[in-house]
Amino acid sequence: MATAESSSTPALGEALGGPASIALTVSDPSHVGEVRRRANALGVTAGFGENELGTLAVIVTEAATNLARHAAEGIILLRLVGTPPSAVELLALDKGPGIRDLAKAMSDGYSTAGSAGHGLGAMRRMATEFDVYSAPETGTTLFARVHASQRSLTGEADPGATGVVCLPMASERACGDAWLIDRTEHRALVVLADGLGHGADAARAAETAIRTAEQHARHSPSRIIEAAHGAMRGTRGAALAVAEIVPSEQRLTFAGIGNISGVIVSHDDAKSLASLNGIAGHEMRAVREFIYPWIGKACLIMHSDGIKARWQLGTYPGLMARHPALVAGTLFRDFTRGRDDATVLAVRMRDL
Ligand SMILES: [Mn+2]
Repeated sequence: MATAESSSTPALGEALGGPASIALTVSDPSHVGEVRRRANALGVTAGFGENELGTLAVIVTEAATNLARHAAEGIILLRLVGTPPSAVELLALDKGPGIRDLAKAMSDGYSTAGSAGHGLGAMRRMATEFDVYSAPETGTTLFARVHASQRSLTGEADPGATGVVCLPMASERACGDAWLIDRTEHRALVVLADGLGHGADAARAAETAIRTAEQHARHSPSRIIEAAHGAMRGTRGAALAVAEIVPSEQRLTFAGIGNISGVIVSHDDAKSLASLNGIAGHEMRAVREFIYPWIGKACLIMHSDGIKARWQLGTYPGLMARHPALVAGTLFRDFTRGRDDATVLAVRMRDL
């Protein structure tokens, strides 16, 4: 995209430091109404008009109905996208039998369960962004976003963009993980903080880290961590990692303190990013930056320790080619520990 366009279009700067996702378990058709109500409330917050609210209702109803009917049980994740919010995102996750013939299921009007007749094809047509990944025996991950037509997009229209799942552990309201993704097409800054323990005090520490990162977003990863370390004194402290991707220099710079996993996944290779021991806000020696090669089609995955680190994308043929939201959703579905806040970020850049 031309520079002139970028300077005049706020859409290119995508600063995301969103609230946590909402998770709703769907195991029965009677749960669908609650999913629709929660989605509608998010749509109102995102500035949706009647048309978009209607579109969103059809999509979430279909997705939730599919979970109840085909998968026996699944999870719907909802979140607001953009700052200020300009879209609502849906992830439908299940470990059901998978969709045997995805191409057929995508054809418009096709519906196996005699739902309202809005099959995957209709969802894809109605959503602003849509993607689905399904594997036999593993289950299905479905992603859809509806954008508000009256608000400028926040750069998320780029189909190669961003996947986020961020959820507090089941018994907590406050999420002790917090994140920031600040991107243009020339650079992405990806920050993940995991406050020690969980609950409100963990959330305070993590949010302090993210607020500081926002204020220092133009700086290098190590300077951001140093600034956050200073700002977090007096809090519980956090594991903290910062990645900066500069596609034109084929470079990813990473700095991390404590237990945040970072992995660059490319075609058939996964490279783990090095964090140092310590707790940002408490005990930290000098921060070190590590530089890694970044190729155009790579995907950066960062996650907190609420996600088990032993995942391998080789288990999911073809997943890496799908929208990063499906990568984040699938890892969350299969590797969440359940005893901690859990966050997965997946970021891809436009291939230059
Ligand atoms: Mn944790």
